[in-house]
Amino acid sequence: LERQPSGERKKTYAFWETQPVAQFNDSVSTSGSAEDGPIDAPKTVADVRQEPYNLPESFVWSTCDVNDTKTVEEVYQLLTMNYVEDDEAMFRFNYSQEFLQWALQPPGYQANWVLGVRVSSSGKLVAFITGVPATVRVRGKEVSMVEINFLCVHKKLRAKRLAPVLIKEITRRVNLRGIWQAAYTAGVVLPKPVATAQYWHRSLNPKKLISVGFSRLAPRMTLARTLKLYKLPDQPQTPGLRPLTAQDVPQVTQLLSQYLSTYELAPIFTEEEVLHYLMPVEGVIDTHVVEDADGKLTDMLSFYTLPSTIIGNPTYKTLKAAFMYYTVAKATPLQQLMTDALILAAKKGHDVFNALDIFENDKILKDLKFGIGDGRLRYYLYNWRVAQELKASQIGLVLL
Ligand code: NHW
Repeated sequence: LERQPSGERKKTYAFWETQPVAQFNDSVSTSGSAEDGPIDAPKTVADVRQEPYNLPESFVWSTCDVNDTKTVEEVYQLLTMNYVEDDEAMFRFNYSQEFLQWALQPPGYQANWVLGVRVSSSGKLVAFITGVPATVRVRGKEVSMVEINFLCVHKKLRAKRLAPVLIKEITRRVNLRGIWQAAYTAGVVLPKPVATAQYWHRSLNPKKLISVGFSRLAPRMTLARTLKLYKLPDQPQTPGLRPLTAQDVPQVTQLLSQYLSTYELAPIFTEEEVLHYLMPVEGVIDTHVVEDADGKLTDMLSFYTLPSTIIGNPTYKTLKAAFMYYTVAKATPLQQLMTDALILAAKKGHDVFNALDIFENDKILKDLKFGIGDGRLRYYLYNWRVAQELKASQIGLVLL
C-alpha cells in the first residue's frame, strides 16, 4: 500500500554524522535546550568551495535542462526505471515529463540545481538530484531554503557512496547562492526527522487496486459490496466550485497564506509561486476554488498527479494516483471539500487518492474511507535545529 521504503533506523550513519543535521544522540529537548536556528557556524559565499566535488573516475557532472526534449526524456527514463519503489518492489513512482518541468522550474529556480551525473564515455545519465528555492516558516522563523528532491542513483551503481557526493555537490551549488538551509522528505530514517507523517489511501477504482495487489478485499467483503462502499457521486457537490484561474491568484494567495500561518512548518508563497504551483496543468496539477455569491473565494482544493509503474503486471501498466496538495476549507466543511476532491480525481481517471496525516487530515481521513498505508514519510531540515520535534498535525508543507 505504500511507496516509500519505510526502513528502520540504522546504528551508524557514516555520511550523515558528518553533516549539519540533528543527530539521534543530540540532547533531548528540555525547557532549557538550545534555541531553533542554524547548526553550522555562519558562512559567506566567499567561504564556499569554488570547484565541484570529485566524482569517481569515468563520471562527469551534468546540469540538466528539462526544457530540452532529449534531456527531460533522459531524466524521465532514469527516474522511471530507478526511482522510489515500495518495500515489496510492486510499484515504482512514474513522474511524467510535464510534472518534472513543472516541479523543477518554480519562480527563482536555478538551472544548475538540476544536477545529473553521466558516464563520461557514453554520456548515459546515471544519477540525479534537484533543488528549488522556497521560503519556509519553521516554528515562527522565516527561513530561505532549498527543497531537495529526485535524488536517484541507477540501480547498477547503488551502494558505492555516490549519493553523498551528489548531496555535497548540490549543497555547494546552493551555498554559492547564499542559501544555507534545506527541507526534504524521505521514506527512510535518517538523522533526524523533524516530523513523521503517515500516508493514507482512498480507493477510487477498488477493482483495479485489488487486482494489482495495491489493496486487498477486506474480510467478509465481496467485490460488489466493496465497489458500493467506495462509490462516489458523479459530480462535485459544493455550489460555486470551479477550476482556479489566473485572476484568482491574489485572493487565493491570501486565503492560503492565512491558513498556512497556523502551521509550524509551512511554506510562505508569493503570488508568483501560487500562480506557478497551483494553476491547473493537465495531468499534473488540479486546483479548484469555491466562489460565493459575492464573487469571494472561500475555499480551495488541489491535488497533483503522480502515477506509479506496476512492476511486472501483465494486465495493468500504471496505477494512476492523485496526491492531496494544498486545501483550505474556510466556508465549506473540510470533509465536503475533500469529497469533491475525490470526485474530481475519480472523474479524471485516478485509481487512488493519497493523503498524509498532516494539516487537519486526521480528523477526516477515516470518515472519507481512507485506509492507512504501510509506510511513513519523514520530514527533514538541513542545517536547522528545532528545539522540539513536530507532530504531523503541525505540518503544513507538501513536497512533490
Ligand atoms: S527521497 C527519495 C530518494 N530516492 C530514492 O529512494 C530512489 C531509489 N533509491 C536510490 O536511488 C526524496 C538510491 O538508493 C539513493 C541512495 C540515491 C537514495 N536521502 O550512494 P550510497 C529525495 O530525493 C544515505 C538522503 O552508497 P545508494 C530527498 C544513506 O543513509 N540520504 O547509497 C533527498 C547513506 O548515508 P549514511 C540517503 O543506495 C534528500 C548514503 O546515502 C537517502 O546507492 C537528500 C549511502 O549512499 C535519502 N533518501 O543511493 C539530502 N537514502 O550516513 C538533502 C540513502 O547512512 C540534504 N541515503 O552512511 C540537503 C542538501 C542541500 C543543502 C543546502 C543548504
